[in-house]
Amino acid sequence: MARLIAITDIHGEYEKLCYLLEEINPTLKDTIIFMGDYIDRGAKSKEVVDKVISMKNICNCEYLIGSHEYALLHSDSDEYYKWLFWNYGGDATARSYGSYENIFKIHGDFFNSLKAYYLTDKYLFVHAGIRTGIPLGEQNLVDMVYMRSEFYDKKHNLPQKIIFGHTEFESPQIWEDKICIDTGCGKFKNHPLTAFISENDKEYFLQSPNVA
Ligand SMILES: [Mn+2]
Repeated sequence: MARLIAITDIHGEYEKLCYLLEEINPTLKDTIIFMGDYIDRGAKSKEVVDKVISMKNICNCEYLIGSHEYALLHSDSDEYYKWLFWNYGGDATARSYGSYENIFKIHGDFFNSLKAYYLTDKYLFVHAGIRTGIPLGEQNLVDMVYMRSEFYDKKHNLPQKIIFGHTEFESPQIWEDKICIDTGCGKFKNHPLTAFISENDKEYFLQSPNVA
């Protein structure tokens, strides 16, 4: 049975990611969609990126861009994103890699390869959301990684259910047409990392144990 598995907003919390992946125990037929925000805040951003890359040897993997990777990729060329990066946990990422420059030396190719979204017959996976009424191919990447209530407070008009993160809630949030699985990992010490799993016609969640 092939499973579609979504994980988002890991934020350097390597142990929580490892616990969750062990619980999921992915196999060759499974696909994991990593929906961005691998880095910042938690202590082990580099280890998190190494781990998600290594999962390619175990199952199918899709890698999406999050708001923190967007800020990182623009931190060199744009004052606003430089400010965002350094004020929202980028110092922890630079420490994890040894220096700011090392982030690009070690994982620059990975960060530059991240996709905006992943689409299947049933689901659209995206970091933060989409702007209703605009075709998928014409969406603005900044919207897709930064949108909040403007997206999730409205119904969208896609046939797919949208699985997203970016805005943290106490528990997974389920709407008729969308599900948010950011449960605050990395932002709050005792909050879990959550995975959304779609298997046959079942949808369910798995969470990392409550490790600090
Ligand atoms: Mn995030």
